[in-house]
Amino acid sequence: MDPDWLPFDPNPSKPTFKPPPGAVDAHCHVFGPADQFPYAPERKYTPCDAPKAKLFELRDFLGFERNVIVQATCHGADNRALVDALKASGGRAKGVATVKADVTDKQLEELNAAGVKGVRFNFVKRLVDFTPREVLAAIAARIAPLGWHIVVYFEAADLPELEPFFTSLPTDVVVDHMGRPDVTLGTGHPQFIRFLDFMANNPNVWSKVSCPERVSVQGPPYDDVVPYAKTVVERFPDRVLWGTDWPHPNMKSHMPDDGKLVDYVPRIAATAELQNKLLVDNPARLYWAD
Ligand code: 0GY
Repeated sequence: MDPDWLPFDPNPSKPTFKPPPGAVDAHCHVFGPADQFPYAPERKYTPCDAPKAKLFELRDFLGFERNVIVQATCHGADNRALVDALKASGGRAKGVATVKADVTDKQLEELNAAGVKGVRFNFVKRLVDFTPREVLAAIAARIAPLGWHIVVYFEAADLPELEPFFTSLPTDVVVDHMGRPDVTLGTGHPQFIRFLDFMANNPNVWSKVSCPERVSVQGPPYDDVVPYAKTVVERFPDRVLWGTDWPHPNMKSHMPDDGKLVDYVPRIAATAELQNKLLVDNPARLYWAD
């Protein structure tokens, strides 16, 4: 594990907010364990092990029923830890994989059978090396017939350059963490308005309203992020997802208490109807339609 890396909180608090029946933690990871599922040689960080058993324990403790496990860059395009977790979940987890251009049809079929529903394209420069757009477009064309979607991770300043590529994609597109807005600018700033317009103009674009702990400048209880997430939830109630982001890779300022993160949900989705859409109906539509 990198020396400046914080391990996940081993004793999160019990949330006061009780997620509705069927609630999905739609953004979380499994890491390793390294002796069974080694980290990718090209990784930019070495995490702490965060095995599936711990994730499932957290799911139950926080009051969620299901998970969407997202492949993180420390495992590269080696999806074995993800697939192992999906298979062990008894149908209670679906996955988002990372694949390279040389992925075979048979491998895609196997991922599909294990419960993978999408691929992730990561554009955050500190996390990945550059992949040409043609390569990503070719992958998109291969996964579209499976009914999968594409999860994209980028930083707000890069949206103008990336938007033409995103709008060319043939599937639903799910943006991680609201495209990481700069919350010092204000919700009326052109940067955030551009993100809202991107969603408004493209009905196939969804957003995760997760990761206040990453986006916040102030820190817990993340008051500075609430207006951003609340705006996205209220404007696009049928195209938002929420997740813990456990085990919180690359968090160096503080490690969030996962129970407190769950208590953040009613602050951005104030009514039972919005909470149901965010935690139950939307992820069910995207990940459990079959
Ligand atoms: C997240 C955020 C981060 C890391 C990754 O794949 C990854 O390594 O997604 C980050 O460092 O911001 O969603 O987990």
